[in-house]
Amino acid sequence: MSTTMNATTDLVTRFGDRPLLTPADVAPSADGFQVDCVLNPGAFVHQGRIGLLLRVAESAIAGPQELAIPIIDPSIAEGVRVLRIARDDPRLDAQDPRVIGFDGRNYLTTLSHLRLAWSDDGGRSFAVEDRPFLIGDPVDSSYGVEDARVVKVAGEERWRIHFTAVSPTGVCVGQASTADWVTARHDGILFPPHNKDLAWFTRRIDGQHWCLHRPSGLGIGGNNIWIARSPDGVHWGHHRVLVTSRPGMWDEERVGAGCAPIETERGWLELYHGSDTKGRYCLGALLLDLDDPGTVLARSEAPIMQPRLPFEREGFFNECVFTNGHVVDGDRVTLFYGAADSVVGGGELSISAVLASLDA
Ligand code: MAN
Repeated sequence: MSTTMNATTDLVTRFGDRPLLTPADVAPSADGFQVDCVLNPGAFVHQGRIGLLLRVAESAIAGPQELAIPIIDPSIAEGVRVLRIARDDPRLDAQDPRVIGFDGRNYLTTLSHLRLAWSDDGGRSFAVEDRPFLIGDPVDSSYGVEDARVVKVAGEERWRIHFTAVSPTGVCVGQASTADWVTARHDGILFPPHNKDLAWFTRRIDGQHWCLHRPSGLGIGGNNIWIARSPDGVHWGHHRVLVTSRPGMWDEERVGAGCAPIETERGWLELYHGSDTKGRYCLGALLLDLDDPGTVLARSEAPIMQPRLPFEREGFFNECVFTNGHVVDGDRVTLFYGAADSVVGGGELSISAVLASLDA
């Protein structure tokens, strides 16, 4: 296991000092909406192009003295209802830019959908599609769908897309799938509330599907990474906690998996996020046993990536780098990440350098 590393370690070489995508690159999904943030993309390669499945967070255009929160509602002709709340309403608790309390209920300040973007130059630039690819469902995701992880499991024809589904009944993990990136099928909820950050392994191990997931305990418990396995990808069992947050460290408050673990000779390498009690989000690495991924072989002491550039440090939610999408080519990982919950950044890291950092 590693001992202390220099606290300023950062193993990700950014693609320049500007974001890859900002809200200005994304057309609103309907009249009267504005794109507030584009963030946390899933990533994959299809027909030689890198695809991103972006999280696009929108709000309704509001007057200066109000919040205008869109909520999916099929009883309205447009399919979306807008909740308008005066900023000085005493029932409003708006301390967190992401979630508000109003009249005894919690709402998200934005409604997210998933949108495709394509790159022909190895992920240095992207063209964003005009329309959403996946939107929330009135039953289980009327507050939106977020933070897609994309995986193609060895031997399967369809990509699996795992996303956070948010509604008044909670935050859970949903699955959709696609064969062609033109149409998608909603496969329903895989893990009930409160759960997110599902990372599905790229192949079966011992005949089973495996995944990392992140239930959250209210009161007793925390925000820890769990592991589970399944004979069919539908029924999950053998749940157990794999990695917990570490008091006094950069990942003291919460930890959650990125996207699919990367298979290396030394084990499954998982890039994960952790935050401290100030809400600063960094990335670290885990190494899991190849034959028994429920065994943690090594874990980063210091982050492998920290908010460093101005657009990573300041935005909708400050001091935040978060990844749920990468593309692997030999030793090189092209990493896509949400920065300050506002924009999408890109960079590269070397698998051998990350593995070496775990030995330091
Ligand atoms: C957290 C943040 C938000 C997200 C909600 C629901 O508050 O990650 O961005 O919308 O959870 O998932």
